[in-house]
Amino acid sequence: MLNIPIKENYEAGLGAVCSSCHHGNNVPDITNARRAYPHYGPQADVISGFGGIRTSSDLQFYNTYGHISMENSCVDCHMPVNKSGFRPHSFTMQPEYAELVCASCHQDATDFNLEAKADYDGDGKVEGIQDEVSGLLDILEKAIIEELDGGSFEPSKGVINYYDKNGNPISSVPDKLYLASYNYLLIQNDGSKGVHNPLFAVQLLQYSYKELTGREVPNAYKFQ
Ligand code: HEC
Ligand code: HEC
Ligand code: HEC
Ligand SMILES: [Ca+2]
Ligand SMILES: [Ca+2]
Repeated sequence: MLNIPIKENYEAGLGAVCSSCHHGNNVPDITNARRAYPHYGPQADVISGFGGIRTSSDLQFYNTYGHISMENSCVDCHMPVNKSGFRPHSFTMQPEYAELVCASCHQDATDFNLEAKADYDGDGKVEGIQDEVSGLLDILEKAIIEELDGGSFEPSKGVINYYDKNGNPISSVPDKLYLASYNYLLIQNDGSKGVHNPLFAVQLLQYSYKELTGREVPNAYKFQ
């Protein structure tokens, strides 16, 4: 059952406090009549791997276990014990955390755009994970706009609004378009460009593209 990550189904240690605010509210059903959108801070949905609209609630994606199983989740990365021995209270990831946090597991990490395992966006290059995920976000956004025939979409007051190319509201959009735009906004609003849970972010975006267009992301690495 996919739902809000809560303490019964998601272990986050000290990060549970962060997750009580930083989650997407609820994963709506694909037929959601309001076309509800994922909250501005849906990080726990991504880290737990529970987030995202799917055509079937049985559909599961791989997770990057090393990231989703950290003892204090958010706090271990965003408030690492620094050289003076305390946890700083600025939550923003500072550049020096690459060495302080990432390098404790990934030797030689100097920034957050650590090399991905494969070419997930299909541009012929294996890039940093943040570049691969940004590439997939661009591909999915283009596909959504194409499906809207040159229109646009934008979240406002808890729902996703859709417009045609003349800027007139579209009152009803197909379910697959809702799925794709919700999942796009989930990974976009997450703000880590895939780092929180690389395998989940990549698969959710590739899956959303396929649901929308009927095709795989061209030339991209495909999970079995
Ligand atoms: C009471 C709710 C709440 C809790 C608890 C909370 N946050 Fe936030 N957080 C917010 C809101 C609201 C924002 C601002 C969002 C915005 O402006 O888009 C935010 C912003 C952020 C940002 C964005 C950068 C910034 O500083 O603006 C980071 C990173 C962050 N929080 C991490 C954390 C971490 C890590 C924890 C746990 C230690 C945490 N938050 C706990 C509500 C909360
Ligand atoms: C594996 C380490 C890691 C964990 C665990 C983690 N984060 Fe992050 N987070 C990052 C990185 C790296 C970024 C991207 C920072 C960058 O690109 O500058 C990020 C980005 C963010 C942002 C966007 C920051 C902004 O300025 O917009 C927020 C908000 C955030 N994380 C909150 C959380 C919350 C809440 C949790 C727990 C549910 C969490 N993070 C768990 C590493 C982590
Ligand atoms: C507690 C250990 C730990 C920490 C800290 C950690 N990681 Fe990881 N990370 C892992 C593990 C384990 C994997 C999975 C490795 C594998 O698949 O062989 C992984 C996988 C990855 C991948 C590969 C994604 C892919 O293509 O599958 C990237 C990129 C990554 N981490 C970036 C980061 C960044 C950036 C940070 C710091 C913000 C970070 N990690 C912090 C344990 C960690
Ligand atoms: Ca690539
Ligand atoms: Ca790319």
